[in-house]
Amino acid sequence: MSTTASPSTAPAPPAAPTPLRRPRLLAAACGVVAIVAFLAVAELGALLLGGAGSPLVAVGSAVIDLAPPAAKNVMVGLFGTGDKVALFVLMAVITVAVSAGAGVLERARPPFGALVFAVGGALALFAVTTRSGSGTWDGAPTVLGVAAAVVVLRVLLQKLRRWEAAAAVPSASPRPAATERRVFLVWGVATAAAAVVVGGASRIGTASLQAAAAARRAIRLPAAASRETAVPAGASLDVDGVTPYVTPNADFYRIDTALRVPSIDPADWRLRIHGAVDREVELTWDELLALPLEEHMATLSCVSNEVGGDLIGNALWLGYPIRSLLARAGVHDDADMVLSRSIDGFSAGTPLDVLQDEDTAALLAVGMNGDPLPPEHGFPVRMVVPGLFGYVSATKWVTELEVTRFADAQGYWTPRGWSERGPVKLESRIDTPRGGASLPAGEPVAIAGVAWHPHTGVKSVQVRIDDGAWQDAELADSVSADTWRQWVHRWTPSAGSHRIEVRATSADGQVQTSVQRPPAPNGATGWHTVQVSAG
Ligand SMILES: Nc1nc2c(c(=O)[nH]1)N[C@H]1C(S)=C(S)[C@@H](COP(=O)(O)O)O[C@H]1N2
Ligand SMILES: [Mo]
Repeated sequence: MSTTASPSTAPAPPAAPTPLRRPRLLAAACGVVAIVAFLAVAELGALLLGGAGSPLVAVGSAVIDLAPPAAKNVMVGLFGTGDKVALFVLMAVITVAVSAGAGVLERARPPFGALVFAVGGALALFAVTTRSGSGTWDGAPTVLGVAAAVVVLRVLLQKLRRWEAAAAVPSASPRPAATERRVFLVWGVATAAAAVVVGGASRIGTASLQAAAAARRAIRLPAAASRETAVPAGASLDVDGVTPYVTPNADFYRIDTALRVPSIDPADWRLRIHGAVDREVELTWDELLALPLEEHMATLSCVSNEVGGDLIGNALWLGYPIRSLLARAGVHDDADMVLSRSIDGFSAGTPLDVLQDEDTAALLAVGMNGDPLPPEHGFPVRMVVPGLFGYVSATKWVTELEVTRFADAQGYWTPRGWSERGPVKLESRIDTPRGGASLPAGEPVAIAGVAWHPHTGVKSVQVRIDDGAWQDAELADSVSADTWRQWVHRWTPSAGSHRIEVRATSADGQVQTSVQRPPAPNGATGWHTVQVSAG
């Protein structure tokens, strides 16, 4: 490199070449910013995936698993119980050094620096996707992170090169070196700052998510002080393809507006009951668990469920009657609604008389089928009200009950085109055979499904084939009117195409309507119909 001294007599020469003194150091810094961007994007992705897929965690674990025993012994010998911290620091130092090197390499021989990140990313991806229990999307944060790192590296180095060029041959550059320098520094510092903030916040978020998950695992729910009779053996028909009477938690439908499942440490959970009450009540998790809890089975369904749809499930809920809490608060006479609010901003307006009814097991629930509520089903506490659609009653992650009036307040979905009140409608569904099934002609087949009218109960179910006569199906038992009932009708198809329809009659004599209505504004109606062929 050659430097041309500028004549000292000239007044402030504008374009004197003053080559960068430490271009390689700056390129190394670009590499470091790129790795920070990688971590930030990957950690944000992991947070959005609910705490899964963090390359930081996966690579750390992989290194611990792969390290030969001798290395482990050296680490433990050197650092004692601080061996994990020491390992982490060592990994961080190596990662930063390699990234800095990649920056220098990318400046000298593009795209080899970027390639270093790609290779490192591939190794991290391998660590992430081969972890036990890794899911389909767990690799996504790493892939996005590598993309971010490569973009950041290339963009910053492009700015650095412009600065270098402007400094070396000022006459060939459209902008003065000082401007290029500022552009480079602003980009570098801004990117680094954004990455540190996003990455740090994401890591903290993931850590709190995992703390809540750990708290959930540690919970031992108390036994119910009162429980209804055990599930009768006759509640489950022995028919292939029929929906199980009790829906396993893992198969239970999930509907909510939450982009990310809220994570609440039960130790931090509070329920506040306020509004039109004599005295505000505040309840902690420990206080709730110390109350005599009830166990009650109830079928929960979504107003958005289409005829024949699967946004419905039946579970055993453990919780405390909301009516008892309302009594404790002393509800004012002019109130007619309870607006329950969730930590995520969702709210539901539930008729006060339903919540106060002695015969309705409206619960502040903590347990689902014997386990603490799964996070996506409202951990630590949710509401369940037999007979009402979820959107007006089943607030998950509930933190607040405001006693108010329908005239004064609205639940989340009401201004969005759904009815103020949402009792569940009488419905029935054919689970088997599936629409479009081809059956062997002349061989008996079980037509079976479920029927529900929670809190009213189902009295009978009928099946009709090809506009024939309605025939009574065999009904399974149920724990109570609050749950669905399985049904089965045995039939031997003749060759050809057939239409199967189902309708239920509720315990109060109402026959399920054939009128087809869409889910909005207060629940779909119509008979579920499937078309099959036999040959
Ligand atoms: N916090 C919160 N609670 C909520 C919702 C929601 O969006 N946010 N959706 C409701 C609706 S529309 C239904 S149908 C039920 C579904 O409960 P599940 O996901 O446990 O099946 O939750 C209700 N509780
Ligand atoms: Mo819903």
